[in-house]
Amino acid sequence: MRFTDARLPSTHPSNRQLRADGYGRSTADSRSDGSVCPGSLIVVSNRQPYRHEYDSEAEDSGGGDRSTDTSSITVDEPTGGLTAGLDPVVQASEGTWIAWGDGEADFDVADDDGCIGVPPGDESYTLQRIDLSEEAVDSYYYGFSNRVLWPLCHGFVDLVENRSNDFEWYRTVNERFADAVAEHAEPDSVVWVQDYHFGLAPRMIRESVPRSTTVAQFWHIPWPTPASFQHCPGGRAILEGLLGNDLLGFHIDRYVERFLDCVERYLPGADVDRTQRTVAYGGGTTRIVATPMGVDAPTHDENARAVDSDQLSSLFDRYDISRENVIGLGVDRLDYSKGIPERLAAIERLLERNPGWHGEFTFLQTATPSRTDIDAYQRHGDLVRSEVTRINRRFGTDDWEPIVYTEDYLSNEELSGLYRRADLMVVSPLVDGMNLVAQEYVAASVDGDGVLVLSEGTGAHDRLGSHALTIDPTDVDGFASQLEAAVTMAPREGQHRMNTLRNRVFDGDLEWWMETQFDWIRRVHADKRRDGGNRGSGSDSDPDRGPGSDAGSDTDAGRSTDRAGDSRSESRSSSDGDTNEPPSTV
Ligand code: ADQ
Repeated sequence: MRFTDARLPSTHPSNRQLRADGYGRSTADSRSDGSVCPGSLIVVSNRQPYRHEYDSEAEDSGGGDRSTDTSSITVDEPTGGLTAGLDPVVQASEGTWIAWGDGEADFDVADDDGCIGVPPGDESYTLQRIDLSEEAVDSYYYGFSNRVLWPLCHGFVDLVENRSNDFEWYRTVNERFADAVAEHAEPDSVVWVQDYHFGLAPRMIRESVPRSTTVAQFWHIPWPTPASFQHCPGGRAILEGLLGNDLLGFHIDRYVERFLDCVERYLPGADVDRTQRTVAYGGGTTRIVATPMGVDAPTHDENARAVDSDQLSSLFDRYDISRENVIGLGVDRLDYSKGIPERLAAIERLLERNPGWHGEFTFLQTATPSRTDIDAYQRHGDLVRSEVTRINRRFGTDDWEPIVYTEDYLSNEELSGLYRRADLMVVSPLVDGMNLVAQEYVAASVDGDGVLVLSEGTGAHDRLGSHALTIDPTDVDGFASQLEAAVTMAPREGQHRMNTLRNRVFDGDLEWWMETQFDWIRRVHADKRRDGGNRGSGSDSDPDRGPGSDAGSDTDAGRSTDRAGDSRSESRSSSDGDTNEPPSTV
């Protein structure tokens, strides 16, 4: 872990040698054969892949009309995650991407319909931007999406804020996206909707596109228990909306089962087949699948190998961290679901119990502010910052702070350097749909000796839990004990654990996830075409569960997580009763 030379011996997952060492297929290459999507692909997401902004330097240096001076406009391109992974797929299918145009200059470079060819300079698909008013953004995005669905799906029922008009705006914005899809959809198109911002759109899309068009969606956050879901305003409409899909994906089996539970309980007339994991409703059938999302592991591996010690030293200088110390790392959005206060409490307990670590251990927490317009996020940020200050006052000395806290957004290179150098990575969400940070850390641990401390409340735990150090973030003593185990772990054990983790992360990487999603889409698409465009009964072949599901089901840790996750989310909700009452409707 203490590397001084980027060419230290490597740890590669043996069965993915070519890809793990970064010299195999790139994400773009692997998709450029165009075989991935069976028809013309239409992606729908809240965030867009390319954003146009006015160049602030050009702006400062002169007046003039910005809307006509396109030379002062810059474009942000995707640098990682799902957007970067999907971009080449849409390019290969010469498809369409429909997203909220949130860049200042977005509509000055697009045509009257908000359409622009991308990528810039190599236009191969159409990005259609939806222009949303401030009120629409406040209600649809900061309102129903992030004041209702986000807390509800994570089991924080007491944080749900059901403001008047938010649901209606959510419906209106979903309609606008669905209308845009209808403009582009053709009989062989595949529409792939991303995430919880579009709980109503699939049924609207279904009703306005040709019968043979396939509609699919991936829900990136957890699905709640029925006890939590009953508090969802417009809950029935959301279920009906999602069942407009031919295919609906979640990260893990637990969310699939909960979704089916909610349908059975709150949608009379829906016919749930637990074995096939299908729901027949409203004249169509939806297949529900679990495909845990992975990260672009080869690129994280490659970036980590490219980090040199000078780069890392300047990062340590910036944050005033001693190079000699044992380093713990946390990388999160500043979100109440991520368990940052619980992590700080465990670090405090570790320091109480182990005076010998004072001056020797530094925890670097990077927390990127997000959704700061929402009070719950502001309160959470204040709590995290005050806890850091308190703990540092309690234990810090003139030349050592136990917790180095920053809200800086870090570049991919900086993150890779930190991941590679960190002796332990702490991922402690109370609940998290999947969690990509844990997987990025493993992919970047090219020296094979870091230790992953992982919450049982993450979807990623189903895949990685057996070889990470498992924690319940609410159990301060148990959490602190696992931190102690991490900092004192014998190198041999650490290497063994990390080797297995790396195999799992590389086997179930972003490319695998994308291929599995498109395998399902192809299957559903073929069924529909065979049935003459009807939303048939679903294929009777068994789903390919893939590496994630296998890893989860073969460990006791995976099984106990399900129970713990369920009980925790129940107990957090102040008014959750497990009743048969249908969700309230708006
Ligand atoms: P998120 O809640 O955003 O994602 P996560 O999966 O951990 O959570 O992804 C966060 C991403 O932001 C990572 O790629 C990470 O590298 C990056 N990031 C965080 N802090 C950063 C910083 N300071 N600087 C630079 N980058 C930073 C939602 C769901 C998850 C699910 C994903 C994908 O909540 O459960 O895993 O979508 O489906």
